[in-house]
Parts: sequence; C-alpha cells; structure tokens
Amino acid sequence: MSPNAESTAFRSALEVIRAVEPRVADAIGAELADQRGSLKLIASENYASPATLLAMGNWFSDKYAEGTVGRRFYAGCQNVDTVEALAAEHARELFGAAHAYVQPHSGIDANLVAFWAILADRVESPALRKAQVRQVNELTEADWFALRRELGDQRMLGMSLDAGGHLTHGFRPNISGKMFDQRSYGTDPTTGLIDYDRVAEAAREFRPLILVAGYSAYPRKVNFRIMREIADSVGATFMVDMAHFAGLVAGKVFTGDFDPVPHAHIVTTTTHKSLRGPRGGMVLCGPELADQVDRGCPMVLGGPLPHVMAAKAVALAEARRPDFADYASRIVTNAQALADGLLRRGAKLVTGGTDNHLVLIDVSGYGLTGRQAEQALLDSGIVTNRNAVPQDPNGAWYTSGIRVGTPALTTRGLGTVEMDATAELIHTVLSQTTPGANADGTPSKAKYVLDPALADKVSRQAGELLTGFPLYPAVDLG
Ligand code: DSN
Repeated sequence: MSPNAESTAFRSALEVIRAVEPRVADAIGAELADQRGSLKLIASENYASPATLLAMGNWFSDKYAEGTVGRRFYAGCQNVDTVEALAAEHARELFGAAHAYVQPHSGIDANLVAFWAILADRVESPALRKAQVRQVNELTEADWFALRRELGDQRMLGMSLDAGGHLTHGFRPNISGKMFDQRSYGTDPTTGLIDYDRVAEAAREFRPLILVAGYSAYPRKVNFRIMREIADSVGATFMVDMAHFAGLVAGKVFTGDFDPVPHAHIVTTTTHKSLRGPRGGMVLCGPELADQVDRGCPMVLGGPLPHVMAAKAVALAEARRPDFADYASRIVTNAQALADGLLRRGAKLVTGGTDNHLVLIDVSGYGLTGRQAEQALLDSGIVTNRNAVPQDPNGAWYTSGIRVGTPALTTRGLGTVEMDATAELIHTVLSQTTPGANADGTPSKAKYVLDPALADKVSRQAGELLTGFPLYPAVDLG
C-alpha cells in the first residue's frame, strides 16, 4: 500500500461529497476531529480500521440481496455472495462456530432473528410450521389466531436491566418484552456478582423456553458452562448475546467456561463494539438452528446490507490476525488499570473491579446522579454514558452509574499508565462537581455545578494525554 493511500482515499471521498452537499462533508470531517480530541470511554464504541470503513462506501450499497448465499430472491447477487460467504467463513473460523449468519443490521436484529429461530424450532404448532416463508400464504385466519396465542405463551429468563442486562432480553421498551412472558435474574446484593444458584432456582420456578445470558453493563465474566447446565436442567434453549465482549472471545481472552460459543445453542453479537468491525450484527449457531436462522431475511430483517457485509468480512479477517489477540488482552489489562486507579482514588465500583472491558462507577459515592456525572465529564472532554447500577434508586433515566470501557482507547494505543491518568481526570471532575438545584430551589437530578475553568483544564489534559496516540494516524484530511 502506498504511504498516502488512506489520506488520499478519505480526502477524495470528501471532495466528491463536498461537491454535492458540503455540510455533510463538513460534518464527517468534524466527527473525526471530535473523536480525535476526546477521551472516548463509551464501552460499546470503538474505531474501525480504515479498510473496514472504506469497504462500506461503495456500490454494494445499491444491491438488493434478500435470501442467502446461492439462494436469492434477486438476480445478479454473485458478488454479494462472495462477500457474504467470506464474512461467514471468517466468523465460523474465528469463533469455532458451525454456522454464521452475517446479515443482521444491528444487535437488536440479531436477537430477533435468534428469537424467531428458537420459536420456530421449539414451539410445537402447525400454524407456526406453515408460517415459514414459503408456506405463509397457506395460513388461514384461524391459523393466525392460533399462532399468536401459542407464541404469546412463551417464556424468557434473562439478566435484569439494572444488573447489567440488555433491553432486548425481554424488557418492555423492546419488542422482546411484548413477545415473551419475561422474568429476570439479578446479581447478589452484596457482591454484585451473578449468583448461579439463584439463576437455577428462577429457571426451575419459571421454566423458560429461552435462557439468555449476556450483558451491556456487567463488569465480570460469566460462566457459560454453568448457565448451559441450568438451561439443560429445565429444557430451555440457551442463548448468549455476546455483543459487548465478542472481541474478548475472538481474541481468546475468554476461553473454556467463559467462551459462549461451545456452550450456547445460539450466540448473537454486534460487530462494532470490542470486535472493532462495522456497525452491524451476527448470529452463530449449530446445524440444528441454521435453517431457521438463515430465514432471518425477510422473516425478521429488511434487505441485507451488502456493503456492511463486505466490511464485516474485512474486520473479521483482521480479527483472525495474531495481533488482535494482543489487542483483546490489552483491553482487559487497561480496564483493570482504570478500575484500580479509580479505586485507589476512592471511587465506588460495582463488583469492586472488572475482568472484562468495562467498569461501572457508582457515582452516588460522589453525591451525583449518572446524568450529572455524564454531563460534567463531557464538559471536560471525557465521553462516557450513564448507566443504572443494581437496585438503582434513580431509575434508568437519571441513574446512579457511569459506565466506562477501554476498547476504543486501547485501539488508539493507550496503555496502563494512561489509564491511571484517565482515572485521575475522571476522579478530579467527579469529586469537584456538585448537584445543582431547580429554579424553585428543589434538588435537581440533572443540573450540576462544575467550575468551567476546571472543565477546560481537564479537557486540555485529556487532549495532552491523547497527543502521543493519534487516531487514524495515516489519515490527514488537510
Ligand atoms: N447500546 C449498546 C450499549 O451501549 O451497550 C447496547 O445495545
């Protein structure tokens, strides 16, 4: 590759865009400047490689490709077949899965595909059998009523939202909460850890069709062997949503009992978090569920996004290289250094630390809500997001937590020394922010007081911390 290839590619792309709508070109340039200038600690974000980004900006976007490789509802899909097959092959090899479905547009979509596949596989219903794509026209009105009744009775057991579970695991703001009769398992109130005996007890009482493991804000490993045993003991299908930690599985940081792929019947993920690919989703499963999973489009999904599947193939190829394992293990070392730095300065952390990519700070220890802390940090050049903590008295909107994660900063090359410096900046801001009041003098859960001079100083220090770790160093937009 020529030394200026990346700069030339992005500069030329912006020039072409600018000729049509300069404000879009400006916004793209501004986004790079913002990302370069801030400490990005959002646990679910990362920086995809230039090759991954460039694989998305092309004429694959113009192609319809409903169906699967070699069995499309549209003609002329030979090149889409090539990239979809490549992405699936890389995913199978990387994760040791029998089958990979790379069409989901997001994690929610991947979970819906999995839910449908499990329902179609497990629910004994003649109406449901007919509801498969090719027989759907045979459904009578009575069949539809029966189908809705039968599906409506199904049960799901997943991790509770305030313990770190995800909306799509059966919670009301997501369709899964309306599709399934849902119950959740939480964490031990003293340790903050999953109590597997309590999960087993909940499974015995509730008899779910689907037991879901996976999280978006739990800072610890999950023992998937034990979870599978629990699922088997009640005849449930065991599903793992590894969206947050797929990069740690790919990089062989989570192995044995902590690798979900050999233990789960079906695994879903996003591709853009710790896995560092394009924004999208994916489903892995064994041969038993493969046919149902492959019906994802058009059963659940809109037309596949061939340009994103091309980018998935590129990113998955990158994740198969030996340096990805090194990256994945540094994500965890960095998260632990960040946690240690925060603890040493007196911060309160859910579970007292981390063994994955994220740390959950209970900011009630600083007398703040998550909303106040999130905004004060943002004013200071530190991008995080607020998150509920277990049994959160402030609910899911204001929250009492701040979730921080290391996949993005690790991609930039920051290490444990910089994580300690980051902990210092976070602690400085949080310890010097105070809750604000509403106009009528009552305490506010959103307003806060932070000296702007301090916010500016921390912002500058955050910028200095990043100077030695340029983002997209080979991309100069001029
Ligand atoms: N929105 C993602 C996260 O931030 O964890 C999960 O869907």
